[in-house]
Amino acid sequence: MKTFLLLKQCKHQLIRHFSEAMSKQRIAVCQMTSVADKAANLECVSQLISNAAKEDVKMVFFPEACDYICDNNQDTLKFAEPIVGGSTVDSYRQLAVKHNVWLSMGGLHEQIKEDPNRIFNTHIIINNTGDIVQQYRKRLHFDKQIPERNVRLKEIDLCSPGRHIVAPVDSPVGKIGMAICYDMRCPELSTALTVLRAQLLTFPSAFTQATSKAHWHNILRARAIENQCYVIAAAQVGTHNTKRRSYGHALCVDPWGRVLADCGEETGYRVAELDLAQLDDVRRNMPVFSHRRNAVHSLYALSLRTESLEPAGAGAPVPPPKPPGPSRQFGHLQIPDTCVFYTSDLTYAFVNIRCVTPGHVLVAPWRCAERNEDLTDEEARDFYATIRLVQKLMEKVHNTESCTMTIQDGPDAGQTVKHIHCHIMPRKKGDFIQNDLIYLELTKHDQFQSSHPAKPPRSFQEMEAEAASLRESLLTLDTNSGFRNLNLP
Ligand code: AMW
Repeated sequence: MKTFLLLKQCKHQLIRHFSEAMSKQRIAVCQMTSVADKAANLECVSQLISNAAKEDVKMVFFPEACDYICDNNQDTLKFAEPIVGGSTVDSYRQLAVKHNVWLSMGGLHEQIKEDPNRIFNTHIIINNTGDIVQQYRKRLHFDKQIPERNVRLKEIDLCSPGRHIVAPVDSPVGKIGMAICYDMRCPELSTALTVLRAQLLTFPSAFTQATSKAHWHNILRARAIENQCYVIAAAQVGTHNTKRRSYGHALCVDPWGRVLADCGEETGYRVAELDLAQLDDVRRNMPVFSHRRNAVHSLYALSLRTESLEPAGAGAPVPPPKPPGPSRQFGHLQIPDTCVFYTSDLTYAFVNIRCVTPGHVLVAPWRCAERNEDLTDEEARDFYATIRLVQKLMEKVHNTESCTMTIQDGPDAGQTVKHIHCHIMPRKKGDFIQNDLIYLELTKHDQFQSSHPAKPPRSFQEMEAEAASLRESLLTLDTNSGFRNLNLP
């Protein structure tokens, strides 16, 4: 029995050591000084791979422009090659097979067949059997001019921007998100790659001296910390020609923001050990991404509206307590009478807990009819008459001549409350960047993402005050407006 227990213990220890070993992989991050001589640069790449491979690394990372750096656009265009079938990339593929390593190469100068006056700046990943498994064409281009200092670095003159973010690549060292150099200044790209499950973010770079001193380490560490990813930034270093110098300091940063390897200001490489189990720990202990609320935090969400979602300093809204007084049924919900501002024989109108536009109110039949087809003819007539009247009221109160009115009839149409209701949303010129984006926001405003609703609820007091004010406005509407005697709660 004792021997059996000992054997079982040994087996568990072996499994633990094995999985720990599997989660740790070595990589090499390289630094070089590319010049306008492709053969010389290739020789340098070959030496670095050969040396690094002897240190049991699974993947070697090279900087932007590891193929060449020229001092003029003419030569830069002339030297460019296609990725597939180009002799430089073919050599890289052979090196990957020969040394049994994966390679991250680029951005390379990719020839564009249809446009001889431009190139793509393209980062490729090659596996250890020599296949190109992914390519990313740089989207964000450096564009800097300081005439008084004779500085002119306009990548956009020569490079066509890529059009896509590419899916992270499964590799033996983790899932690799691909970017290039200046892309590091666009945090949204890194976030997008992380959402796509990247574990490593790669920024092969040729960073200028002046900005690097101030920003290089800080930006790369920030991208690692905020995305809880390894960051690997191979770099160019030193003098390429009379016009251009690069900063160096090729880096590997861990998901906690610690610098694991820094190549300083010399050519060469550094080895770092990546531990994906540690990455999982960081993410588990601080699950930042599951706390994000994209409907509020994403730039896209903000770009939908010309004004911010909440007034400044509004603070955290207090969810409305269960209505104390009398209330009426709205599907599975209870609407307090104090939030109702109009009633007819068969229909009532009430203020909304989450407004898509200011003055977004709802009209519903008294009876809890789920769908449009469930209304009796009499209810339908009264429902529509009320919609028309409430529209008139809201346009007057909000000083506008337009409203979006919509009924989401059925779950596939976005109905979340099983009680037919019409949304009445007063509209103002320019309230959405594109008019119909209101429908996108309508879809999201009461959707729950994990435990958070997309939009915070308004306070009970605010809703009651709005309903009271609407009731007042009703009384002052001119008598020809068609409102019947009010049967207020
Ligand atoms: W649907 O998605 O069913 O077309 O719309 C349901 C509407 O009901 C949403 O606009 C939502 O904000 C609103 N709502 C949900 N709960 C309440 C509530 N307690 N009081 C007022 N409006 C509510």
